[in-house]
Amino acid sequence: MKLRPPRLPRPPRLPRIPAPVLPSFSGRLHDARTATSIGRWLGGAIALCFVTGVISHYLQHPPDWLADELPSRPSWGYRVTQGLHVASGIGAIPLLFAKLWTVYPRLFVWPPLRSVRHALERLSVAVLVAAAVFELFTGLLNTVQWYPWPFSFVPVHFAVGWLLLGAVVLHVAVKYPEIREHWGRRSPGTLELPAVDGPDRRSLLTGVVAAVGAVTLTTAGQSLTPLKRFDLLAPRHPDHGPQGLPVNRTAAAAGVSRLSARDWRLTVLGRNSYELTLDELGALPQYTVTLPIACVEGWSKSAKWTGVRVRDLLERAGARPDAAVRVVSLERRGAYRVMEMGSGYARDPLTLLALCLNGRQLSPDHGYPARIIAPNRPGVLQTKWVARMEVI
Ligand SMILES: Nc1nc2c(c(=O)[nH]1)N[C@H]1C(S)=C(S)[C@@H](COP(=O)(O)O)O[C@H]1N2
Ligand SMILES: [Mo]
Repeated sequence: MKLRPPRLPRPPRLPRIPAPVLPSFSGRLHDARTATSIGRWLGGAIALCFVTGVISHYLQHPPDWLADELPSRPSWGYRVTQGLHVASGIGAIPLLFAKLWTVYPRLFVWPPLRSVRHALERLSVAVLVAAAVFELFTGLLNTVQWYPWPFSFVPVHFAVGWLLLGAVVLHVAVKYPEIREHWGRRSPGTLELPAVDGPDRRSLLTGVVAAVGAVTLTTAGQSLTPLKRFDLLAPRHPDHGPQGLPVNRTAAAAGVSRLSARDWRLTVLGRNSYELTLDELGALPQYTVTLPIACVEGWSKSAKWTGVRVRDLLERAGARPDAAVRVVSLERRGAYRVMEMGSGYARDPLTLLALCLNGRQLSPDHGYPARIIAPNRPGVLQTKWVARMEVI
């Protein structure tokens, strides 16, 4: 007798997810090897941009405990770090485009989420891409002083910088096995067909290097003056401006009207407060120093400044050698009207209340009658149109 298998109830049918129509990619340039080649340059640029950005932030906004410890030397330090910050950020833009092009087929993986781990990985990549795009584009727009957003640039750019750093570290950790496998020239065990694959990849990488070179060459001259002839795309040219020096905020924009030297007084507040006319200031011992203006937006230029040492002015007010100073501008509004300077800068013999630029009286746009010039400081802190100094 034949035994018939018992009839089992049919398992319930799962609803079928219709297969979506997804693009398919057969190109070999969307692979991990290309992603690694471009990724390491992009990672290097982001790392350099991050470190120089943190330096810039703490030079501009030091916490109280750091303000008196900031080094005023080398005098050209900020010029170099901020030049590198802006150049590495600009160079990272073509690298980011190339990297995103290489990996974008991953957007279409199916099923979109395979596991919790996969979901977390995709989320971390989304954060990475968003933070990288945000940082590079807000930074670029800042170099042209265009702020088409409702938030304040500096704190948000700084905070998202840390988010980007975290996302990059996590990404490198997650991808470490693939990065290691594709880092070297040719890894053993990889089946590569150089005849088919090699020239394409080389062409792509050559194109990327050419793009980075082109944007760097046409912008770096805003700070690296030997390249100024090629400075076609940067918002500033180091030679364009009154007295051979660019200007960010003109006297007119700052609402500082043409002053008569007779009405102006420098007020110094301290234990022995005093006032000086421009003639009296000019009669004090004058010093000439060569120092750059290095704007946070990436342009910089060295110039010869003549004026009175800030430390002499503070000493005369009875300040102790470790005193810091607050400087107030004639400007009535504006983020840079009031500036504080830690004692490291205030007692540096190169720090001047300058009256002359390149041998001539300061022009109104460069801060007439008097402006601050200090070594190794962001341009935003080189206060123009000084009216008052307060020992603190
Ligand atoms: N009072 C005042 N000082 C200021 C500014 C300002 O807006 N107000 N701009 C600063 C910025 S951003 C820079 S880069 C330098 C530029 O100096 P320069 O115009 O003499 O080149 O001045 C700084 N001094
Ligand atoms: Mo600036």
